[in-house]
Amino acid sequence: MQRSTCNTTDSTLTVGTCLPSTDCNRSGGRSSGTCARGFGVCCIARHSCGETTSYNNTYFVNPSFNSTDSGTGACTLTVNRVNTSICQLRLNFIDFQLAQPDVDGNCNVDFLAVSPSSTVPRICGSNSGQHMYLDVDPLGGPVRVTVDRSGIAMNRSWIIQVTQITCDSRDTAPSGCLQYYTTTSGIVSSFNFNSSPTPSSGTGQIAGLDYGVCVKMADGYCGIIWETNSASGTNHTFSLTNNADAIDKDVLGSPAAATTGMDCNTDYVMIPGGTDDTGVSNDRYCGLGFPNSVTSTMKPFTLYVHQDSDEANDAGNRGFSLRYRQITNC
Ligand SMILES: [Ca+2]
Ligand SMILES: [Ca+2]
Repeated sequence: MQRSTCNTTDSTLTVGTCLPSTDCNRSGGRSSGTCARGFGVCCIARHSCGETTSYNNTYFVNPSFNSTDSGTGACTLTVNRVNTSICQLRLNFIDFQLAQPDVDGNCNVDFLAVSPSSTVPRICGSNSGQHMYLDVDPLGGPVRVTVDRSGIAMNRSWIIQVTQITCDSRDTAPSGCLQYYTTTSGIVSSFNFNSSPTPSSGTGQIAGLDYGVCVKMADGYCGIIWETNSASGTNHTFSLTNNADAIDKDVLGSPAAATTGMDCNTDYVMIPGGTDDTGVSNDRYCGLGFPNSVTSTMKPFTLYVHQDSDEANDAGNRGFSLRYRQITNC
């Protein structure tokens, strides 16, 4: 029986591997529905601290999965490649609730770390719905995914789906892209965007980030438009620098509060070849607002995110939530 992926009957851990029932049991998996015309079971690989997996679509969960944990310490999943032609892993954060960063955005209480990887940044806070890609050496050793939790008492939970992508797959992200979107429109938010920083907690932004968000150019499309995500229900949809607690709430998030160009030198997003709706061209965007729209025809479609190491002159920043759509008239 070929080890193909299958759809489980579970509403959260939805992808499994089709295996003979005895193999599923032997691997520590959980059978969830049948496959191969009833000859196999759809086997969910669900693992937690200190465990090792050799299955695609393994779900790395907190120890008290389906409930929260208040325990501390490092929790590591070791991932072996399913074969010698795996070039990327995708980490899908179905659930991700860890401690918030400190007032400067540093993840020094809790953090997620991946080794060996030079591209995956330390993140923490609330990141459900986010994802990351990392390039791996097809012939390299195991990859370790670690959630490290320090002393503070809080309820933590995580469900991280680890997908293995073969080198010749159509799903491979361009090398070096931390995030990759393949639809013609969508929403891209910064890590921990959903936090609600208070003046005392400081920031929702995570410090020390430098990554690219790539968007796959669809057939027949030639450009991409970035706009603030007005459906997010907050006017904090773009707060990267300066004091968000001090600005008039009617101005916050609007083009009038945007900062552009070389005035953006601490935290900013970069849209190569960007031109706003008033015809002004800039690569860098920061401040407490974003233009009505920024269009670029430069390929590949990429948004870069830069966060420096602190929030020295900033307060109440949440990061960004931007909506993109590809266009055919360039
Ligand atoms: Ca900031
Ligand atoms: Ca900063």
